[in-house]
Amino acid sequence: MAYKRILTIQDISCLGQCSMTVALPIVSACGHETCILPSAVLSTHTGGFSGYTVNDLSEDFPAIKNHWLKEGISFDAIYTGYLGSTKQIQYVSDIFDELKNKDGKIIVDPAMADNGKLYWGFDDEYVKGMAYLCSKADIILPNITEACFLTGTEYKESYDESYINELVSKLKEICSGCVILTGVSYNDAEIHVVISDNDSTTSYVHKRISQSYHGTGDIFSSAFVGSYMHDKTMFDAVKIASDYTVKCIENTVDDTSHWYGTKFETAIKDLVAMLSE
Ligand code: PXL
Repeated sequence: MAYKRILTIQDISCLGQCSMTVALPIVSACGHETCILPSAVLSTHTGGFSGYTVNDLSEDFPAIKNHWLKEGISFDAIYTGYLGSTKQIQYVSDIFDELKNKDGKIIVDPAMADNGKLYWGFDDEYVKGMAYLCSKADIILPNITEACFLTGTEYKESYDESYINELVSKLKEICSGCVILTGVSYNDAEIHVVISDNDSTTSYVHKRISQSYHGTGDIFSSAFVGSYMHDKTMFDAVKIASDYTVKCIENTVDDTSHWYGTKFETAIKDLVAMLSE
């Protein structure tokens, strides 16, 4: 495998096992040089804590980009997650245009919503901005809630295959690359990850664990990016990312005091083993 240079742009939640504190170790463990651009610094993530601090770092972006351009830096992949503000969208778009190398990949996890709701601080303008970034991506990784916001579709707790197929086709009108829709569930036992690339749509099905944990979307996306850039096929990268995420959740469920995140560190060895299979 060639050694790849990957840039990830997402927030640093100092405590909470999500976004950058998950992406940097996981993508690095997959064997890549992992460069970071923090979109914001928060004392914790915004799910379940109150009184967290937030420092948006948008204004640092142009100078950092210009410095990297001056140094002749470019990236084999640019992977974005939770961003700090609507203003940052244009800066991130400029980074896509100017810092991705010729065959580089743009991978957007539109991390902005879950369980039918936008995360704290995001609004319709942000959703529009995220749809714009998705339109520039080679691969997008929304969950169902994010897919609904991106496409203006009514969110439903329970649904059938035709609802999901329509959601995926609407996402493909936004992103001409590969759409990977996570967290699709038609029963209590299974989760489907739907992969829709050009004209073919397929799913990877894995077991569903009833507890839901913060940061699992970020764990999945980071492991997907690390595996895909490790020359795995799209399907195999989804399989590895799903199996790893399930293992991380299994390693967390017994500890009820650990409500705010997922013990992803305990399964990094399993992720690395899956990469060499
Ligand atoms: O895991 C997504 C995420 C990332 N970053 C911050 C968040 C969340 C979800 O709530 O609050 C700051």
